[in-house]
Amino acid sequence: MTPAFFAQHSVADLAGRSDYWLGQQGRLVAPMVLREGGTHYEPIQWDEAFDLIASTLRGLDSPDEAIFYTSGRTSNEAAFAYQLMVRAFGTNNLPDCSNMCHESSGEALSETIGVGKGTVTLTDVETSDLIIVAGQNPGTNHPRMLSALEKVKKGGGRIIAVNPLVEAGLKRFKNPQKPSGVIGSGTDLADQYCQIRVNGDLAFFAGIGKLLVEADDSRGGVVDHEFIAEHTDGFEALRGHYASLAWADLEAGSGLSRAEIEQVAEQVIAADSMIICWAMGLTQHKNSVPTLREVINVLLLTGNIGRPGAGACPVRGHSNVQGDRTMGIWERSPEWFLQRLDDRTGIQAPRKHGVDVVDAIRAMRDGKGRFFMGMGGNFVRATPDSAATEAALTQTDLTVQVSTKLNSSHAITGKQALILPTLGRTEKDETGGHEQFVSVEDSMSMVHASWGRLKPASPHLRSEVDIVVSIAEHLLTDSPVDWAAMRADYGVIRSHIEAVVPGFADYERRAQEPGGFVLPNGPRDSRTFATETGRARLTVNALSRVDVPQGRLLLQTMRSHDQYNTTIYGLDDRYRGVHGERRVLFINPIDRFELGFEEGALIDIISEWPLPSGEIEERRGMAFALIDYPETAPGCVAAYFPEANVLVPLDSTAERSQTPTSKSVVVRLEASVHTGALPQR
Ligand SMILES: Nc1nc2c(c(=O)[nH]1)N[C@H]1C(S)=C(S)[C@@H](COP(=O)(O)OP(=O)(O)OC[C@H]3O[C@@H](n4cnc5c(=O)[nH]c(N)nc54)[C@H](O)[C@@H]3O)O[C@H]1N2
Ligand SMILES: Nc1nc2c(c(=O)[nH]1)N[C@H]1C(S)=C(S)[C@@H](COP(=O)(O)OP(=O)(O)OC[C@H]3O[C@@H](n4cnc5c(=O)[nH]c(N)nc54)[C@H](O)[C@@H]3O)O[C@H]1N2
Ligand SMILES: [Mo]
Repeated sequence: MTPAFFAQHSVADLAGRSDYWLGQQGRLVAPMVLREGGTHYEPIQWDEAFDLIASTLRGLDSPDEAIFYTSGRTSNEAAFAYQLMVRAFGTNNLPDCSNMCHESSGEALSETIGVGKGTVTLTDVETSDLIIVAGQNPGTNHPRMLSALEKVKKGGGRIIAVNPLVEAGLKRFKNPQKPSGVIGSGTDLADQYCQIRVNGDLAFFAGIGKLLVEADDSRGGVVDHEFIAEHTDGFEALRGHYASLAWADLEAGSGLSRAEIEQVAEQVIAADSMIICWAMGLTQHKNSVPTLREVINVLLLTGNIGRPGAGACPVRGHSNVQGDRTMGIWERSPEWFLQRLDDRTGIQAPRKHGVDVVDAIRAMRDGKGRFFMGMGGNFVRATPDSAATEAALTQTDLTVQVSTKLNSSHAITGKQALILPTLGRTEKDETGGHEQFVSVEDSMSMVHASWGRLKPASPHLRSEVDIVVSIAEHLLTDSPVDWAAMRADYGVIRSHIEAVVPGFADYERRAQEPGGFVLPNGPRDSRTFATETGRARLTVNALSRVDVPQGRLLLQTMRSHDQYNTTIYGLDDRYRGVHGERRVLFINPIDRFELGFEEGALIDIISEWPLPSGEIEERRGMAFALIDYPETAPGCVAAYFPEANVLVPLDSTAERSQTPTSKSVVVRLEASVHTGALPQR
């Protein structure tokens, strides 16, 4: 995408294009600037771009007026350098895609077991006796996990799926190594498929916990009392809570029958080891944190933490989203991290918490966030309440996007905007005049080196580390940090990481070993729990669920097969049988019939959000085609992310984690008022 492309297409033109179109225009190769009042991006020299960033940041009334977002592809090295630069500048405003993704998991896990990550290895998954896959669509989003699940089946293990949609990838499975493809008429992957109501998981897992405790009382041998006594607290309170739960509420809450939940509980009791895997179907609800605490209750009651084949497995998205958090990309990094950072680097990191994604949008909306930088990602499309977010971003003085490809976040800009093109992970990185590697951490806490092999798309591209260090050099003129040394040798950054973050001893060497190394994990390695009480915590979680008034439906937003988040590769969703179209609403024919719509009808989706005043605030998603989909639970409809993001209210977030509730939005349907061509987004 040469400057000629930008001369041809005005920013207004780009803003009218779909992300599908934008993403197909090729790789970004030159830094570009949109000047105040300008209509087109123009070329800019790298140094001039860094000067513009530095002068804008210096002109702010406070460093807290700047927002530094990160997506999850940024390497450990770039992430560490980035948060160091941001904190040396003077703010903790480091929102990231985790805020919209696994923040609820981190929150619930930290509180209950003292570490915000999963507790299993790949071997654990492959050798487990029972795997519960809840709120996750691995066939599309984690295809490599299917091979692990197949091993479970071959080894005589069982799989239970918990999902309001019957997903083909969990139902029928064929080995992806075979030419016939992953999904076909192969064997059923899931031994039991619980078609739960959207947002029904809190009631579901509470029901299982209740049954486990009752079975233990009547026949014994179900609850791991030795583990409970030695490693946990809260058992008696939990037992009392379970006794108070009524089956009518558990059934209504989960949308499942008592018999179905009993069947699951029997499998849990019969299993020698159990892993619970989950993804966005569990994390993006108002009650996600209590739901995940209930998941942990079920694991703890049965002693399924810290032994082979057992544990908690939040399945992550972006290749380094977990590593970025380990590196301090967090608006609420703990005191010990900040203190070690100060000690090592000589900076004085601010202690006031920064803004997460939702608060960043609020800050920009209210004129308190005047600078936005995106280290990768597509902030304007990935976030909720698209109209509000767009309006917020356009109020800023400067937006900066570090990217490989064009997306909407380059078209919806502040008064001025910069595009800084960067190397992709697969490209050879010769920053500092020699080949360098970076490293990443996966969902199983494995850290390994990553060498780019391909020739870069352009010789003018800079690595993310180089970009961050250059901004620091232009901005922080009397900094105690030797930024240039970090650019010359990423090993210098790794030595800082080794000094600040536990578990990285001998980082330089171990990262380059085949397969890398695994970070320590108290619950997994030694059943140690760094919680408030030094024990794993069984928690009492009051039942709650989203109220869906008469005639309304509960909408979840999800991924199709041909997309990676906001990057749309194609318009098909093969396992769900949708072709050439994304503006669709999956609806159970029973609901469609009751609401009086024809199959295929063009409808508007209106989300209804009750304000504190009692008034209902409405958001309208225009022109979606109804698709009959008996595989979705009655009352529960589904549309694609990001097209449906206009419907998610900014203030509708999870308790404690403030994750947007992208999986439960109350909506009603109306015949579409839209005429003419379908909207681009
Ligand atoms: N090809 C591809 N791979 C990806 C991505 C991609 O976009 N494309 N994105 C990556 C990222 S960042 C992430 S976080 C992961 C996301 O991976 P997933 O979490 O699998 O992604 P979603 O499509 O959001 O699917 C959520 C699943 O949860 C179910 N669900 C919805 N609501 C509920 C509920 O209330 N309860 C239960 N039990 N289930 C529910 C949906 O029916 C769906 O099957 O994938 C990663 N991998
Ligand atoms: N309604 C709804 N909203 C959601 C979700 C949902 O399920 N429903 N899911 C949420 C989740 S789980 C997530 S993780 C977020 C995702 O939020 P983001 O991470 O912000 O979005 P992505 O679409 O993954 O970002 C893709 C962009 O990253 C850039 N990019 C790709 N590779 C690189 C690289 O190597 N370096 C750099 N610098 N840039 C690169 C490209 O320009 C590409 O366009 O969205 C969230 N939003
Ligand atoms: Mo994600």
